Amino acid sequence: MEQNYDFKEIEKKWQKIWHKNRLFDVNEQSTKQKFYCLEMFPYPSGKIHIGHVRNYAIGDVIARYKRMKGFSVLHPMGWDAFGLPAENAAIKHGVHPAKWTYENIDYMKKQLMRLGLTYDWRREVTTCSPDYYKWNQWIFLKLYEKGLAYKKSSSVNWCPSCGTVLANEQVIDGACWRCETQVEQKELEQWFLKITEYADELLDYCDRLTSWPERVLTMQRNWIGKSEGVEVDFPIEGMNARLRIFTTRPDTIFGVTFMCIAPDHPLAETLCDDKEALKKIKLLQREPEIKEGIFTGKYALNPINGEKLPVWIANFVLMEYGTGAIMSVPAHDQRDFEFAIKYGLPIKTVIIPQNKKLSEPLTEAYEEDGIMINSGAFSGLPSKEGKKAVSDYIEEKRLGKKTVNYRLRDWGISRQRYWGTPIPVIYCDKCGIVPVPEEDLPVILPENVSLTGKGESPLKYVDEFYKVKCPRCGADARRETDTMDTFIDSSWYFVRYCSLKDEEAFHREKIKYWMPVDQYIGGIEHAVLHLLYARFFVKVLRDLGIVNFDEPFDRLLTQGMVCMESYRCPEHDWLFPKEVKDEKCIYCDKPVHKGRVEKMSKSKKNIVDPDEMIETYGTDTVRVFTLFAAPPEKDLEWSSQGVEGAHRFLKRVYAVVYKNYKWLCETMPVTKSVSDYIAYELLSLTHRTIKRVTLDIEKEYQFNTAIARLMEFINEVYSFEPENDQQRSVFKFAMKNFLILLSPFAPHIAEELWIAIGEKGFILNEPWPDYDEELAKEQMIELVVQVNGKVRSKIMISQGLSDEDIVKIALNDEKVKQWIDNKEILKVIPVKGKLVNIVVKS
Ligand code: ANZ
Ligand code: ZN
Repeated sequence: MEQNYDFKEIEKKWQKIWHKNRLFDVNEQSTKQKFYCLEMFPYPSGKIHIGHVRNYAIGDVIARYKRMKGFSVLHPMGWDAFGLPAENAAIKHGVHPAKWTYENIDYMKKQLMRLGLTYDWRREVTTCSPDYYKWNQWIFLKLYEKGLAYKKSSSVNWCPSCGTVLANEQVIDGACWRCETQVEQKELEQWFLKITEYADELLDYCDRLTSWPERVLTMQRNWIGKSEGVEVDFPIEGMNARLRIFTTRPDTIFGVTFMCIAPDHPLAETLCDDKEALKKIKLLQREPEIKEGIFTGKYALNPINGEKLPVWIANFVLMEYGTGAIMSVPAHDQRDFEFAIKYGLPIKTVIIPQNKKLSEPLTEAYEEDGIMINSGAFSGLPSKEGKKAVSDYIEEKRLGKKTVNYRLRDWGISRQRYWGTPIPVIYCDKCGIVPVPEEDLPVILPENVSLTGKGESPLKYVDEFYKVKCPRCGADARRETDTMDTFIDSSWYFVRYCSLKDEEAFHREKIKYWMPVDQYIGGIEHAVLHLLYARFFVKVLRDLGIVNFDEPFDRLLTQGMVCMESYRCPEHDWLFPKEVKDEKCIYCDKPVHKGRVEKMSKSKKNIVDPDEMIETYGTDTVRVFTLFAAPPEKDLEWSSQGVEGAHRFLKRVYAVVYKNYKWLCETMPVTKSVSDYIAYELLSLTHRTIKRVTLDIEKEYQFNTAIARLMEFINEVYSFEPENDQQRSVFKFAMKNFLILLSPFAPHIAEELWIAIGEKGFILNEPWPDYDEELAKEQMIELVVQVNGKVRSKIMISQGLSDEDIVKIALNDEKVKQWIDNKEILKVIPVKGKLVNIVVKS
């Protein structure tokens, strides 16, 4: 054994051995319970960043821990490999997206290998490979068959100078990213998936996801946005037309004073002669701060009381929601209120609070519940009951009907881009839309394209791709050139991992064994779209009979961000941390301005490079630091002192074993009847540590406190020198268990020292140790509390509590309270975990 902790040598060595022994390959084992641990797969952007490292380190600890707990653990990794950056790189640097992507994957895979992660690479998924995207196409065809994929016209960003469609990310401040021309909206026929068909189930099942963060569920629920109300028809005076509106507040129908329709409502053109004004208002559609309207000159009639209501066109009414028309109740809806004030329209109060007076004229809308007034036969009803009573009345008189609306829209999946899955559809002049026959899949994305970022899709110019024969009638036909949204790729990749690369994609038996994912880990930025689409796809696959479960992810952990201070020099702008010395810029020696701690970002240069960190400190240190610095779901502040601290800890672990390894590797652990006092203390410490680490991991994955326990343990044994056989054998037992506990966090050093203390086999194959409740009992000590220098209480507390906890206990003690009640506390001083001094004003 080397005297010094040569992490480079150790980490390289074990990665090689693990790999050679195929230690991380796993197959279905009917005798074991399964555990599927999954981290969101990365986009191969070129290099992994520290946020990835944190994500994968968290996943790896869970995977290793569960395996040692006796589960058969699936822990796969892959690449979300289609997408815009590859295309942009192609346009800028002339390198083909495929080349760019695969080179990035190669590089990043090497980086991942250096992290010592327990991935079964036989299952690697690369979404831009035809054997993967073939199944995107297959699922699309199934959706089409079931009427769940359809085409409709929808608007896209259009750069008139490049003659091309732009993705939202390519529109910068309303202009084209390449030529800075003002971007326009253009209507195109596009493909949609009917996710709305599953809106209700997606909403209801949120209640079953009891191990998801509440915040994510709230975001999902709001995104789906179910709202119950009624549709009511308002006849238009002097025309043979009706205005159908959607309202969630039928109880306010006597308070309607005008009507509003969306600028793109089908009646807008008919009702409004001023085409210029209409165009102007259309442009204001997505600016909720502004309220703009045009009076059409027409009136509608309130079907309940016959009142005459002016009809307006208003920018804040959206065509995509409800019916695209509303009844406006300015007294009880704030937007209507602002609109009414601006245009001098009447305001009529029909709901008043139960016990308060409403001071009129109103200064804002009264939107709460209350009692109905000025509402004919309904006056006097509480508004909640009124809602039901008015809707019943409306249905009874056939003026409208109760309906449910969702904010959720169907999923537009057409992208006018090259680097994506071709949509498997052919257009024939005779047969119309013809789906590609299943046996012709995959529709391969051609590689010989020229990418300029200008003009229509480059696929139009690839004859072998674009010009096809109609599969139905054999006539000349054209292939669809739109590709799929890349969110499709990530909506089912977790199912693909269940079988090996060369096995069938939907291996029902294997899917049945592994799915659903037991633990999913990723960033909060995916709280809505990715997770919702994946949930939708699983329900579709279930209804196709491919999977037999309802939800893809049983438990979800959204990890916090990695943050750091940023530095800015008055002359040299943002600086990397290494360009700052003693708070000064290394180029001009001027003092730097320290920015607040925020998410690492390239633009502010507050980033650390994982490669550099691993080079300097080793993977185990980087893993331990990222896991120790904060609980997984909280933001983590990167600090070089922290990394140093983690490194020092591992060096101490190494030193403890090195000092003793000669006898450690010969001593067999015995644990029965320990009579020696010191040996007993060490045995108890060991069981306590096992208990605490286990509970910390089990309880919400509190890895930070688990590692703190391991650090405490090492501090306790650091200068320990056994004096007799009992002490020696307990020490061996202690170190053996300590290394097992350490191994999920710092697997390389644990494996190295495992062998050094004479153990056999891989530490990953060891069972997680049990603890003895009796031996693991917390040791109690006496806490002395003084008030103004006099001992006022003695309390038994468990050893090892934090100062903060101790102070809390002291201040809450009944005896102490008698001496400090009603007095101003000037100071509270905890001393060595045994004494608390309280100073009060006397
Ligand atoms: C009358 C009314 C009175 C309304 C009142 C609210 C308060 P949620 O809950 O989000 O579904 N609305 C309906 N369709 C709209 C559209 N296309 N664009 C803009 N607003 C629209 O909101 C439903 C309410 O939003 C509806 O109820 C309607 O205004 C408005 F005291 O009708 B309400
Ligand atoms: Zn342009």
